[in-house]
Amino acid sequence: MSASNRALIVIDVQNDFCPGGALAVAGGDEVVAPINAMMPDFDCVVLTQDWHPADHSSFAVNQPGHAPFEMIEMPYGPQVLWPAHCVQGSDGAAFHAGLATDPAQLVIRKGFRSAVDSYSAFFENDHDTATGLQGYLRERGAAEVTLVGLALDFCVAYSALDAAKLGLRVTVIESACRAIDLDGSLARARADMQAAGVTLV
Ligand code: VGL
Ligand code: ZN
Repeated sequence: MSASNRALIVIDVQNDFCPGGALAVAGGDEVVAPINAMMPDFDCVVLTQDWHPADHSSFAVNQPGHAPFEMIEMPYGPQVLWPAHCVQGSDGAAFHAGLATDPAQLVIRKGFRSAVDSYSAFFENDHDTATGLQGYLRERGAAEVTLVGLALDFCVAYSALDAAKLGLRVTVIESACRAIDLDGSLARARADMQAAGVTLV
């Protein structure tokens, strides 16, 4: 058995985060070509997919009296309310049609529990419920991860911070990411990642 020391983790390159999608990130589709081009350089390629039930608690439509992009208090802490997005089985939840999915060895879905959101590919927003990715990477022998995708200031940043906390060596390639930038979230995410020892390139 040979170790796969370097893993590429492609975060949420899904139609709803691309122009025309329900939670479109400016230039979201521009990450597709650079991500496809870097896949052959890695021993292990993982794709993540935001995968919400229609009654998900992070959707503003499911929180009477609240609007998208408001912040509310959930039992596990503060939570941004989003437009409904990446509903399981919808076109919006599908990967961007240009994304090379054949090289992926694992697709990990997250956010599938109605009561808790999951920005990170490792832990849900309660910072406790595991997605299983840590165990997968450990068994694959991957101690070094490179993160790319959408959105830089939410799912990519949360994944990078968790990966660093788990003791992995973490690089985020910013040119293969795009951000939502809600109320300074991008500057905060960059500062948090730098403080955690994440390499930003
Ligand atoms: C994301 C907000 C809600 C992301 C997912 O992929 O960054 N952001 N769900
Ligand atoms: Zn989501």
